[in-house]
Amino acid sequence: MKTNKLFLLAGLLIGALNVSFCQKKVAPPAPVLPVPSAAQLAWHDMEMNAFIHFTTNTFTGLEWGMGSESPSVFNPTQVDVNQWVSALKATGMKGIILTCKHHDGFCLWPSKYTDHTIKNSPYKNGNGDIVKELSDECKKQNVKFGVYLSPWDRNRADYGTPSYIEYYRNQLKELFNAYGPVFEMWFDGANGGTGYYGGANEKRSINGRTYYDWPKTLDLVRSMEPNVIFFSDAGPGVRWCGNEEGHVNTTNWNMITPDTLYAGKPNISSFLGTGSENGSHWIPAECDVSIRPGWFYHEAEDSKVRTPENLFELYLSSVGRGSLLLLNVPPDKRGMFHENDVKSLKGFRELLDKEFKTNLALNSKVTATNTRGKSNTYGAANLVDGKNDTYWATDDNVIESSIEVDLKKEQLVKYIVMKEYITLGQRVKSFSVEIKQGNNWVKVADGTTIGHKRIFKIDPKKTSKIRVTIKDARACPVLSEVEVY
Ligand code: FUL
Ligand code: CA
Repeated sequence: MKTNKLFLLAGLLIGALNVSFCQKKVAPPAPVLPVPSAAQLAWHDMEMNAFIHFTTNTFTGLEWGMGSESPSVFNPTQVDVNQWVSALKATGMKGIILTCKHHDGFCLWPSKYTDHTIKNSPYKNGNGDIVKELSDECKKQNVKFGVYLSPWDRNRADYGTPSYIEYYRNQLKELFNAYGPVFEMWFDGANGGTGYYGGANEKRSINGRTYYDWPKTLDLVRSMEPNVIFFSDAGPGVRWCGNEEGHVNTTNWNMITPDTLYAGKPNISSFLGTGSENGSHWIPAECDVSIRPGWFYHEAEDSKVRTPENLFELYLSSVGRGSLLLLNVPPDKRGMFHENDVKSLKGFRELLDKEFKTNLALNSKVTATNTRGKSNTYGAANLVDGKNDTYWATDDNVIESSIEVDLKKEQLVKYIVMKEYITLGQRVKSFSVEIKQGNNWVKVADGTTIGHKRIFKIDPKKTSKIRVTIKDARACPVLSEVEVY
């Protein structure tokens, strides 16, 4: 009897040792290509950035200056970059992109390659440099700084000839050498043709595909800022979402095949808003939108500033669909954000904080129909640990799968948030979300893509259990978090 017990004990011990020491390490899912670069991943995590449009237009009332404006019209008397950055940072913006030069050609820094700059304006008696002021303030407040330098220039006499390209590149050198680090560079595709052009006052057509010789320009910028993210209609860092209203399609793939894209391609807008499941490159969509009807400040639009509720809707239709919200807030003639804009930003932040106050799923109990190699490394508990770098994954041959979140008691649920671990590629093609009502599962959402983050706003309902079912994916699903609010 005694010996038997001993044997049993020894057997149990050996068994336990076997489990802890000999369990085969389960390999992580292989990436599904293409995958984001480290800089793109950092861009995704920013979620909300700001745009600042400021030039002679602020004083002339135009949206697209002709290029004939005298620098003397640029006369802000109370420029307060501390107010800009403080207001944007408090809203949650992680980066700020400034129109250093818009289509009218006026430069907010004293470029040595043209007289059409701030040095010939009354601002600080010609000694001002708003690019420097803002980039310094961004550094001080730990907000990333980005640059918009319009390729189209309605002031330059040589626009349309090769010498303008040299001018444009010289200005990039000035900006990247003196004001960096620069996290994002915005290449605006707009070109209306007509302009002042040094007095020619005519329409000029350029071949958008060849004139700028972008590959060479991008190489130049990369030589100064290797990790910069390039925005343009089709990337190569991030793409335009196809509209200026702050939304991307509900199906939003982070991939496109840029070789098949060109400005003016039919339906390019809807295409950019959806991306493509089999796209060759990781080029996610960015949603640029203004807090006002125009990109520049106009007094007549003071009553038309977007409300906090509207900004919150934009957040749901951009960040909540796996994209990034680039919200423009233009300084007024004083050089300050108008009170109405500041108020809306504050209200927007309050709404975000109120609606996403407590993640009811955090550290709750979660079960999954399949767990990769039955290993805790890929267990469902990773979905509710509040960490974006831990994830639940299934076995390679298992795509259809579901997870169930147990909130333990009935709670009022308004939002369900899901995140894919996109470091290994974007996978999910089709899924649904159900909540338990009595003994029944009731479907509250049907979706296609998830990506960096997907937020579903549902009719508020009381429930204690939530089930997410993955119906189809490009490869085994890999989700980092499920949140419930
Ligand atoms: C557009 C421009 O034409 C607008 O003026 C603005 O700068 C917007 C962000 O991009 O294409
Ligand atoms: Ca996690």
